[in-house]
Amino acid sequence: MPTTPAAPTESGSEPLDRLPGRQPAAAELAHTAARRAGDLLAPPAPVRLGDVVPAPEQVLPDPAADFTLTADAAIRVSPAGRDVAEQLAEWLRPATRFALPIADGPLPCDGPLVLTLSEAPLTEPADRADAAGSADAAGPVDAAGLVDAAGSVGVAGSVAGLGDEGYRLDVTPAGVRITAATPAGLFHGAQTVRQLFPAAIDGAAQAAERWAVPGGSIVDRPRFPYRGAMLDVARHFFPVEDVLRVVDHLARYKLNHLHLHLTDDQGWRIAVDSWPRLAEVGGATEVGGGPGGSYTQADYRRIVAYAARRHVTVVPEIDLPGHTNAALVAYPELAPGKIPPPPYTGTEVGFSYVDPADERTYAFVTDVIGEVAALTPGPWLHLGGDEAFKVKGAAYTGFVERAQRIVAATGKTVVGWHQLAPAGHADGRVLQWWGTNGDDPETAEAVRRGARLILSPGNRVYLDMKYAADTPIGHDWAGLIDVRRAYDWDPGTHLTGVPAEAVLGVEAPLWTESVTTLAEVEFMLFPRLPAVAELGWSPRSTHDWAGFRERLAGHGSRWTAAGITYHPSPDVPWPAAPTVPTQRTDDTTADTH
Ligand code: TNX
Repeated sequence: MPTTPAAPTESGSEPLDRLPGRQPAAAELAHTAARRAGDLLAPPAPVRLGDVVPAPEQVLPDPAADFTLTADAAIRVSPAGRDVAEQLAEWLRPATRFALPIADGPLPCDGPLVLTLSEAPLTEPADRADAAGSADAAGPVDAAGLVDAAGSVGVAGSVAGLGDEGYRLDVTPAGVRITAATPAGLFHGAQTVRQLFPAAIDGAAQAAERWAVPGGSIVDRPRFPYRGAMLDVARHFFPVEDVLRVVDHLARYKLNHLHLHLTDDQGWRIAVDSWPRLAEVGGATEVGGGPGGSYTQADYRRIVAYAARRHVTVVPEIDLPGHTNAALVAYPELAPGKIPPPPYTGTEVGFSYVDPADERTYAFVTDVIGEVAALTPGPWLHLGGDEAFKVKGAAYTGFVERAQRIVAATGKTVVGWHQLAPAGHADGRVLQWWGTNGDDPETAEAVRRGARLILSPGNRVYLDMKYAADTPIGHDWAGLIDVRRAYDWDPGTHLTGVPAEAVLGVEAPLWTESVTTLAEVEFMLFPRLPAVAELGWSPRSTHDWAGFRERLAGHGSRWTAAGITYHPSPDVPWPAAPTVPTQRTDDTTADTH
């Protein structure tokens, strides 16, 4: 594992020294002294506190305070953080082979407790927190602990400032503590902790390592609330297991939305009970003539639940009124002139559409949107709207306005590609901008009428674009996109006439006309996905290509350990020649909650 220069992450908007510091309690100090005797001679942790991707808002390293995880460690957690603790343990157990029991009360063993997650600030003075029964579900239950002696986190308000997704991390020789106001914040903090262990932590096999974590504190929260990636499962179908693995990849880098492009000319991928031929017939094709496939509603629920556990919201897209050939093959009654089209397995766009003049089309839209909305706990429903070249002018805006009302009636908020802009505003609607020229008056005007934007500039974050001319798969219509190009732009100022406040976030779409396997998906995602994740998460003050490429370089060995295929981009100073590893799925079991 290479060491890399610390990222320039110490210049956040609120200096750390204004945040409450840790005051170790006597018991902690005693315990620490014993551990330190051994640690003093140990080399520093191989990962630096500032090596995290995406860059944290504030980093305050303390090289004298490294922590080493040992076999007797336990994780202590307050009840609301239990599931995050389970996941953290799942990440750490394979390579360490440590038991890492999880306790949400007093520790079950004598070993040094080391990872404490609590979802609320400590507000009580030290003596009160030590008293039996002083803890409650809203507070840091673990009053008897080593690292969570009262006062270690600080005063009320330090957690409130972290918002819905932020966290504070404190690493001392005695332990690691994550504090957040929400389980999502704890989860992001746990992902940071995972990155601070040596890269071998990501392997499935036991590794003989000193499991050292760099000392110091991080205070972190996202710049934008929406940070996403899109997987096109329509051009080529990807089985549930592949999608779950993509969710794991998003979650690693604190991306919190997975947009699934579920329908297109080449395939319809979600079962709709009221229109069963959509999946049965429309799902049986894909680009190149392969067998396609589709998700049952149970499959889709499984994806949604798996993502939710990782604090990722699924955004389903039903692309309308164009990109609908597969639906028309299944139900020719929706086609203009009711003429059944042949199945389509090529890669052209813009030729198909549901008939906007026929009432049956709106029954179809209502049924499909209704079922998909009912299956989807998240707030968003993506209507597509792109490249409907044959539905022009008032026919197009009329269709979109009606479809927007159908979405609103389900209680969901409309998302659509920016081609929706000329249609009337719908409450809360979000446009996903995929242009290549940031001067787009029509989209800027839609923003003035109330739309918010997800930025997916084609020439920056389209992950189906080739890295270089010799990239074996991918397109180049929006240019070649290597890591630097994906990283070096600012979502807050990208579109002329659109203020940063109107930007909900960023999303990196992966269209799959030429992408056929999970390894190819990963090859296109890595290493660009972490670049986009940093644009979405990190404050602009941390933006620095030179520092980013160094930090990113350390992740290559993590991906290798995890069996993730990636492009060995010449933009990144990788420490050693990457290998093409075999695949490993983090978790192949369905989550039922
Ligand atoms: C444009 S971007 C499309 C997709 C293609 C993609 C290929 C957008 C909303 N539509 O249908 O797959 O280009 O890069």
